[in-house]
Amino acid sequence: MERIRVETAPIEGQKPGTSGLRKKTEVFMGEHYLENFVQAIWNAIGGVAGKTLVLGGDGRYFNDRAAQVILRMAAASGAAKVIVGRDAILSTPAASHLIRTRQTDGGIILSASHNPGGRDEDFGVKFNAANGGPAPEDLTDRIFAETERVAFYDILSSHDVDLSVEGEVALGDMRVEVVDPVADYASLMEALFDFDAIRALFNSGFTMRFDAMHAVTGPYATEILENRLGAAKGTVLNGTPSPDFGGGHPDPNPIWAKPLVDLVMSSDAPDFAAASDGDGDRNMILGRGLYVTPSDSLAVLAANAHLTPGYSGGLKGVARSMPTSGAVDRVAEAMGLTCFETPTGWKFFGNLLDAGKATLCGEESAGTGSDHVREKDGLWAVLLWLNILAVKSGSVKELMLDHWRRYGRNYYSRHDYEAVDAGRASDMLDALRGGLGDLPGRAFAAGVVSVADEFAYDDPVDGSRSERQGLRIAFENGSRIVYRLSGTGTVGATLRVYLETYSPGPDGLEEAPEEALAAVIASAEEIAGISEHTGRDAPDVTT
Ligand code: G16
Repeated sequence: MERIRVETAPIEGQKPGTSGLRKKTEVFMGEHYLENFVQAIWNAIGGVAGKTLVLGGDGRYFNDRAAQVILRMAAASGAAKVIVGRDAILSTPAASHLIRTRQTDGGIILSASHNPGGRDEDFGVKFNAANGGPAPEDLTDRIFAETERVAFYDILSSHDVDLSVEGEVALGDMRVEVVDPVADYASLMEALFDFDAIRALFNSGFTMRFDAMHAVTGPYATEILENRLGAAKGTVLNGTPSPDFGGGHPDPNPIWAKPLVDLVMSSDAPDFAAASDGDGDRNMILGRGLYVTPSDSLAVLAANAHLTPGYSGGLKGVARSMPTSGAVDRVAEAMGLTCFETPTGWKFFGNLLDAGKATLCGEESAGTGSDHVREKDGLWAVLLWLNILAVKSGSVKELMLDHWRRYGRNYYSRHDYEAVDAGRASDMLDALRGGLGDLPGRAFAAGVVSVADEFAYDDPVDGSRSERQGLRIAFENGSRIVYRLSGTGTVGATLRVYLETYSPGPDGLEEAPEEALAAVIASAEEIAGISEHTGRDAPDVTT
């Protein structure tokens, strides 16, 4: 086996976004593209010599090839060991758990998350640090800087490692340990939740459907829900992962998981339903006749987590991304907990979790998680819901109504304008930014503006500051509009408009969200001139 040094040159545009580097698969398959980025990671973390890493991905097209390249590059640069999921498969939360439990120096996760997969679709690579969490901003900045000066990469010339068999093999001087991708993660879930109570719930006739969307959670959900918890066979739908996710878009929301939503709205509805995304870190929660928004889900979990074994000691604090609704804030206030508001991106929760300031975190983009790993975790959220339902023994709808009666309801929706011309999108935000100072005191259909600003975050743990994290307009009546550009798209710009209004109850708790939000939606257009700037008169995706 020969170690080869390959001369290369920087490739433009390798700047990690909200969650790693995401590009079209063909771009990643281009000459030196993957290798440059991986070498930049090695350079940014001070090399991999003597280090142990975790490696796995969501099984999308090119996952297997990319894993072999990364193994050969790690071996060529002197890594001591790489722990790989069988067939190079690991869900994002399972990878985070392995990094932590095996005390490795970090890991590489191959995924473009909820983005579609396939040769013509998306691929992604992200580095997670030794705490199991996504690389923080200072590290992603260093990785980007290295991509701009990379001149060579080292790689071993060798045969592929057989990743289909568990066990340990050598690759040059490096050890490769192939592990069952599900086992450690499933044990962690058993340690956190009352499996006996959930099993009893299923035994009592409680029905569920879990849509794995042909993505990585299929094997995890089948093992945990059907094999260990005794849910009926067939509870897990679309449970066999495929490289193009069955040609679908593995994003668990009412648009892309529509068949599941249709099912819960039909007369055949199960008691409970859920879905997860490409790499298993997102979740969607549904009850009979009801879609639970991710923001509401976070609030319900915060209010009830203490009913489950893993959280029986109570929560240290909660955190949400800025665009996430204020529903969890109300729970935190009632429970005397601090609620942190961070920029979009799971990486911002890491410091709070490491410092013991927060136990539960969540985002409007279908992400919820806790300090059990350093990623959001789709199946964990589903199990926490199941454990709460097992203890409280009522329907999802009853639980939500009780919650809203107590805390009021934050109606919430997100409108996405996808693949907008990047220049036009940033012109729109520039114009809005320039006019923020004139907005307070002005009246719109949504109400009178109380605050209009651009969100910046000062990390309370390491003191770092992150600026330009979204434009927000708050109204005196508690309504709010947030505008920001996505950091995970791969074509043009995706404009996200987050819309929220608050109903204190007891009346007005069961309106259709788009009706409750009609005035806020109209004001979002009036204030920013979305259609004039983008040339679009309606969002592409409404969740
Ligand atoms: C990633 C991040 C999340 C973020 C989401 C959307 O999720 O980990 O923190 O909320 O993207 O980000 P944006 O609005 O910038 O597109 P995932 O599931 O794609 O890894």
